[in-house]
Amino acid sequence: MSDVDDIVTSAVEAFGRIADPDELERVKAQFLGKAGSLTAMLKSLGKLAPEERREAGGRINAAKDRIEAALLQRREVLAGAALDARLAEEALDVTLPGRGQGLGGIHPVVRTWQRIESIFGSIGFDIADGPEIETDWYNFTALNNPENHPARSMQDTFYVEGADTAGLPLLLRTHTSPMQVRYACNHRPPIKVIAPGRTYRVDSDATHSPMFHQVEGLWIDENVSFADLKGVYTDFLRRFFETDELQVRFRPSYFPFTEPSAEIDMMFASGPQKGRWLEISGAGQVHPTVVRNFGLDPERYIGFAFGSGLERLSMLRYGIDDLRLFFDGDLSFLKQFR
Ligand code: 2NL
Repeated sequence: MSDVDDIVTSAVEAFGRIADPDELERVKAQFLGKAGSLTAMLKSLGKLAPEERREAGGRINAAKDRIEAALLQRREVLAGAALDARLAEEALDVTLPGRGQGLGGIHPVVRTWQRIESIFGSIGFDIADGPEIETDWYNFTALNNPENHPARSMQDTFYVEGADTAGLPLLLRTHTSPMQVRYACNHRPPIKVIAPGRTYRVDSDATHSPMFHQVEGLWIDENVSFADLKGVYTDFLRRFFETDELQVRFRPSYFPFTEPSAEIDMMFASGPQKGRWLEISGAGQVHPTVVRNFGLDPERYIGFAFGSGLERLSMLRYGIDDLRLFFDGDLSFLKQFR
């Protein structure tokens, strides 16, 4: 029965040539499967005489054991190779530096915005929010801007295609006042609110950006005076700049939405910026027409409004000399405010 040994030899040889585990199982069936060559021999045992059958059966079973041992060994070799390949592929270089965690920061203008909300919040001012695309009525008409005022021209204001439901032009708000108009139309006095946000004007040079930030304040009640304006605004400036050594003065001015109107100047009494009057805000007593547009009786309700630039406040607070630094996105500048 040397053909039994031949089968073992060809099985061992065949297994040794195979590198793919699935193929190994398929080839195994050629020897040990139901239609395999060794199985065929076992089936033919029945034709032999009893004593021959025992002897041949023993040889065939021994051959089966050897083939199974060879199969097992080949399986282990292939599994080991597969593991090695996977380990090599998934190798991790533990000596590489870590990826780290990028640390973001608050933009200096937004820091100013947050400080202002916290200071005015602490003395009872609500914070208004509203759309950046406004109607002509909220941005201009409600604020007593005459029909032919130059601020309404294409040269000064970004108009947006389309119109509101009443057919009025849409535009990028030129100040944050419209948020206060919306707020005042929806609340009963006392109205005590600030409106910080982005604003847009057709203006671009070293000291003007087409997009800039403003904060406006509005306080309307039965008895709010210019003295309250001066007290509130001076208190705000002293807290914002963290010094009591700061003076405030009003200069007469003109705005369509206030009467009388004033420019607010401030002067540091100490520190590197001391001794020069600096323009810091516009302000005034809210014009009776504007109070009426809020839906209130101007004979009964009176108060003040102011409007200040957040870039200007930030430049003074941090000693920044060029407005454009805020919008360049230069990380070496921005990282100083982390
Ligand atoms: C400026 C001028 C100012 C206001 C803004 C205002 C808002 C309402 C009613 C009345 Cl809802 N007035 N805002 C008043 C005076 C001046 O800002 O040039 N700011 C930089």
